[in-house]
Amino acid sequence: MLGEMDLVDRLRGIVGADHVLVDDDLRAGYETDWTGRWAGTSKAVVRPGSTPEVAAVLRACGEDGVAVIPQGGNTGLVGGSVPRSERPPGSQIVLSTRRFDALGEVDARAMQVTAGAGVTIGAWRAHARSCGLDAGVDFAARDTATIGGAIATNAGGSRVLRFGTMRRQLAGIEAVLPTGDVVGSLAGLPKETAGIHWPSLLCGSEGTLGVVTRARLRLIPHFPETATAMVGAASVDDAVELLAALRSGVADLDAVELITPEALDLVSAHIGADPPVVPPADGVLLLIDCAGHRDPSDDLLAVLGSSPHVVGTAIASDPSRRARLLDFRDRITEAIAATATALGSPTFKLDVAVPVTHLAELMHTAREAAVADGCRIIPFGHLAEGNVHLNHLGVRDPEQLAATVLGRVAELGGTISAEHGIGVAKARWLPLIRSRAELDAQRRLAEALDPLRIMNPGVLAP
Ligand code: FAD
Ligand code: 2HG
Ligand code: ZN
Repeated sequence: MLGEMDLVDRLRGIVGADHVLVDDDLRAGYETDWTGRWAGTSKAVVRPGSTPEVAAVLRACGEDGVAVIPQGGNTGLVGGSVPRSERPPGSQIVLSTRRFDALGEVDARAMQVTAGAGVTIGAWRAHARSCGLDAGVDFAARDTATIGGAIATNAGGSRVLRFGTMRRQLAGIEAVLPTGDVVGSLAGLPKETAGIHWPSLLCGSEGTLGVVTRARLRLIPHFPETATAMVGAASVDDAVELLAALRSGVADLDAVELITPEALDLVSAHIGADPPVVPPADGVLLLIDCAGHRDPSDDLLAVLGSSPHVVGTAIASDPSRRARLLDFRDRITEAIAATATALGSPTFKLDVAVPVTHLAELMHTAREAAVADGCRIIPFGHLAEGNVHLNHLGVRDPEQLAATVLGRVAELGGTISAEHGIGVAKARWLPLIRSRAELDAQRRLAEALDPLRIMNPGVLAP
């Protein structure tokens, strides 16, 4: 075991002194998560600039038994991207991938591009669009969240209905295992059956199996003709019926998102705008987004016009009116965070999904649990995936609340993490949805790849 200064000095030797941050004020932004709920102290924040540097950093940390917390944009919502508060500061470093910000040339024939792990989702999209193509994953943290973080969490967002989660965008990966070995391929072969498929193994592993350094990403066509609608429905069940009609009747359907009255009130006040549609009493709003090579408005209007489940519609196809409608969905998280800051206590977030037929029942349970706790609940989410984000302000007993809601989620055949990941926030609830055998197998796999157990301790580990 070498001394504390020795490791920092060795890290400086690997990445350069400017990229080993040891001062409190320089580390601070890397040590608290986006929600303000999770924070810890590290020995150093290390910012490697190449794959061999990542390998050398991991080897050095392994030699000293120092834990490594990989971090991209630090927009994760489950506490997995920052040091652990329960660990001594000297026992962990943050490995930031932000210097991996290179984007390769778009391969228009293969419809692929290679991106560094630290490239933001927004930069990926802008790069694709500059070549007449587009990116299949999008969400509100686009300008900060990175490709590496999105892969590690198998991020979803609004376009999953049409293009799938981050997993489906992966045509190849390059990653460094905790031993310092580099694995994967960036050739982008659409087909290959030759043993372990590294993108599949690493996507969703939340930094517990290795550090993603680069990815070969699929691109999608850019659909210039768009139509966005805000629609009221009398109940969640009616919204689910309307979802089915939209899926079968609108070929260019990108997203069907859910906004509850609680979320609408908050976001309207935050953005200073009245919504063009007000949800009926006990009802909800749907935000429907379509994009095609031809104007999708007629298809969309035909379904909305013939559905008995629509109560009020506003539709927009020009960019500025569309953007105004989308703001009511895109900026809910930001509105909640501002309210939490004003209250002086972080939001308690659950990110659950159930089969859509059970969504109304789940929402009922969640609202009852919030009443029992005395907290304020703001539910919203991705209707098409039965994925609802339950945000709680002023929660008194988060353990009890989680036990009630997550227990019901599991009974309904759902998941305790639809897209944000398990992190440290949900780790103790994993046995609700994973058997002992599955968790044992997962632990043994992590031990095999990471024999010194340095990668992101506490994450994904009940
Ligand atoms: P970080 O927060 O830095 O890290 C997240 C996890 O990934 C950590 O466990 C970390 O250790 C690991 N990790 C990061 N980079 C690497 C790497 N290169 N190799 C290995 N492990 C790594 N998520 C959604 O899925 N859908 C949404 O709609 C959505 N909307 C959001 C809106 C807002 C306003 C915010 C703040 C967050 C939102 N998120 C959403 C959550 C978050 O943005 C995603 O989880 C995102 O993928 C995290 O990317 P990041 O670069 O910030 O990762
Ligand atoms: C979204 O869908 C994100 O906007 C964030 O996943 C959800 O704040 C949340 O709970
Ligand atoms: Zn979401």
